[in-house]
Amino acid sequence: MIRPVLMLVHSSFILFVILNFVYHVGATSKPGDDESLHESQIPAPTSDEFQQQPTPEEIQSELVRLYSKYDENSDKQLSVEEVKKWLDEIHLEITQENLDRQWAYYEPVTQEVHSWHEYEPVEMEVLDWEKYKNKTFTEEMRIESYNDEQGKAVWETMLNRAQKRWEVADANNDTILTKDEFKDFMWPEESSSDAVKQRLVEEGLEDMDSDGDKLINMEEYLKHLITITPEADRVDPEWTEVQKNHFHSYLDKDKDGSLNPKELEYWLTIQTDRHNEEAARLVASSDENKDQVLSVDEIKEGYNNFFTLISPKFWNKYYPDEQLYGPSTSASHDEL
Ligand SMILES: [Ca+2]
Ligand SMILES: [Ca+2]
Ligand SMILES: [Ca+2]
Ligand SMILES: [Ca+2]
Repeated sequence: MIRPVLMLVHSSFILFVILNFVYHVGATSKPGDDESLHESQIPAPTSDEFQQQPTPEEIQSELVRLYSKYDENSDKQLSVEEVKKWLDEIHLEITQENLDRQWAYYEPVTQEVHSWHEYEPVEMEVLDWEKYKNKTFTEEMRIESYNDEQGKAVWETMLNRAQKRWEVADANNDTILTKDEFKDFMWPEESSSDAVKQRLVEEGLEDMDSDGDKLINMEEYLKHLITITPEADRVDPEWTEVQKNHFHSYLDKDKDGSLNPKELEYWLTIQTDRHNEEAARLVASSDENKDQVLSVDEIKEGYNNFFTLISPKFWNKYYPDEQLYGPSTSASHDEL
C-alpha cells in the first residue's frame, strides 16, 4: 500500500523554487518526498548528476557511529523512543544549519534593536525587506518570469505573499527582521507565533480554497494533492482512496466533511507527535526480526531507509555545492 502524500507547497518552497529559476510548482519534488520529514532535501545518492557520492559503506559507518550515540541505555538496540530523539536532534541541526546559511546569504547588518523584552536597545544583526526582496526577487528573474502570463502571475503572488509573511514574522513591528524573526519567516510551520500560524493557514486557503468558503472540502483537497504529487506517485489505483481515508480519519477532526481553519492549522504546522510517528515508521521499515527495536545489523541492512537520520555535515562533504537544506521545501504531512 502506498503512503499518503500530503504535502503543502508553502510559499517558502516556491521562493526556493524561484531561487532556483524554476517556475513549475512541484518541479523539485521527487517521488518519495512523502517518505519522511527531510528526504526531499537530500539528493538521492544513486542520482548520477553528482560526481562524488558516499558509498553504502560510508553511509553505514556514519549510521553506526550515530547509532551508538543514540543507544542511550547501550543495550545494542534502538527503540522508537531513541529513534525519536535522534530525529528531534537531526531536525534541529538541519533547521539551524539552514537558518545560518540563509541568514549569511542575505548579509545582515548589525544595528540597535528595541525588543519587547529589553528596555534598552540591543545590538543585533538584522535584515530589511528591501534587501531581502532585491536578493530574492532579482530584476533578472523578474524579467525572465514576465515572459509569460503564468510566470508573471506566479511572480506577483509570491512577492505579495513574501511581503505579507514578512509583516507577521516581524514580531516587534519595526519592519526589520532579527534572526529569530527571520526563522519564523522561513519556517512558519514551526513558529510559536499565532499571527505567523494564522498567516500560514491563509496561505493554505489561498492555495486550496477555490470556492472561497474558508473551508477545504474533499474535492479541493484532492485537487491540491494532485498538483503537488508527481504523476509516478499517483499511478497506484489505491492512491485516491488512501488520500480520502487520510482526510476522513486524520485531518477532518470533527468529521463534518471539510477542513476548517483550525483543522488546516493542525495539518500545516509541525505537530509534536510527528517525530513519534516517523520514528515508529523508521523502526518498522527495517525491523527484520519484528521485535520492535533496531539492532546495528538491521540499521546497516536497511541503510537506505535512514538517510534522513544523517547529519547535514555528512552530506555536505559529498555535495558541497548543493544547497541541500534550502528553505523548507515542503511541509511533508505524512502522519503514518
Ligand atoms: Ca522586527
Ligand atoms: Ca472551500
Ligand atoms: Ca472538519
Ligand atoms: Ca529488531
